[in-house]
Amino acid sequence: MNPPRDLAGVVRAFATEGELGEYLGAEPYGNGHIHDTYRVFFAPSGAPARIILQRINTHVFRNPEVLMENIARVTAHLAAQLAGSPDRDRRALALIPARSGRALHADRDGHLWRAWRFIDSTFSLDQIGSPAQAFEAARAFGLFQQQLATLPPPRLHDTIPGFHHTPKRYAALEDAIARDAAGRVHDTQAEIAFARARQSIAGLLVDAGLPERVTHNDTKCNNVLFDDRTGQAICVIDLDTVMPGLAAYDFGDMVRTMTCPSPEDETDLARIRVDLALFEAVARGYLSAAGSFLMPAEKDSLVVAGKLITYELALRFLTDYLNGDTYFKIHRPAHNLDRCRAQLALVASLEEHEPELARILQSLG
Ligand code: ADP
Ligand code: GN1
Ligand code: MG
Repeated sequence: MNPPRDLAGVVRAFATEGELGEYLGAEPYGNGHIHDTYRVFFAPSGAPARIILQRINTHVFRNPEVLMENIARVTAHLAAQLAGSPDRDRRALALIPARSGRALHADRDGHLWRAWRFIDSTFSLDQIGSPAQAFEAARAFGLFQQQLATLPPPRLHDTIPGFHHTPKRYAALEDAIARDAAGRVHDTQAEIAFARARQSIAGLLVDAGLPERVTHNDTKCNNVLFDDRTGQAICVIDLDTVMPGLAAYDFGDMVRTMTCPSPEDETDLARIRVDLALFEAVARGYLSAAGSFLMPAEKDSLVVAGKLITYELALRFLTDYLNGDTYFKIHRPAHNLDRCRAQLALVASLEEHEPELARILQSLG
């Protein structure tokens, strides 16, 4: 998407000059693949304001009203769970409504914006650095599931239908291969063959009869904020895909993004492997919070979750590459292919180490 033409106007839609001071400017923020996120700065101090703006990617989220309805319910429930606890304003996201009273503001180009309370003095990680960080991030996501286990009905909307339906993701890849919109099939034969050889695993979670819960569904490590001072993971962010799902989806994406010491788009595939100490830390952290409510069948499903969600992301990155990069933001020409290759290498490593992963999970009960 092009840079916004009138960010100052967007800022004023959410807060007055009296509240924030004179608008000085904004800078893109974070490394998300979906939305355009900005930090905004105000006079007189020039210090960053306690507000973060996001232009919503409506190509990905086709029904923004329904999306915001989910988020309003989820954030209100999290706030209620935290009532009375110290530092609660930094432990859950909160929307800042537009001055119109609505959650979303349409700018003069028709793009939709929302504002969040900025969670200050935190950092996010595109790659986990230590077992202690892996434990922290996984504990935060486990706690998030626990907090939302008491969300009253009705069922949340599916903001992206079939989001973790791996067989449908596989079918989308076959479609992309058949269309070959960007003329890239010829050069991706090895990746296509790897994906096809594992088609039989695609149904492992969706067909297992596991209970539906409220899950985050995008538990990659940069969707949790760590406190600058204590290093604790204090706040789960990126709530757009919070919807009904399986506990294993969340655990699986943690394994994908927190147990490999290299980034998601690592091009030196020799560096891609599951690190057993990181895996154990993720499992311990997640189960320290979620262990209290998971059923035995859900705990059993955690063994294959990492391999399956990593495979699913490989399918999605490859599909996007074949479609000509229409979904994920990219920062270099073959970025989606690099991401796909890294995921496939991690799938291979997870397959190789599956008995050890099972033993670790079993030892944790
Ligand atoms: P995307 O869907 O594009 O990944 P996110 O909601 O994850 O968008 O936001 C992108 C990045 O912006 C995050 O990884 C985080 O670094 C930062 N961020 C988002 N919301 C906040 C917030 N309320 N406070 C502080 N940082 C935030
Ligand atoms: C996207 O929004 P972000 O960057 O946190 C994507 C996830 C993928 C991830 C891969 C809505 O997450 O599903 O796992 O990229 N989000 C959406 O890095 O598709
Ligand atoms: Mg994100």
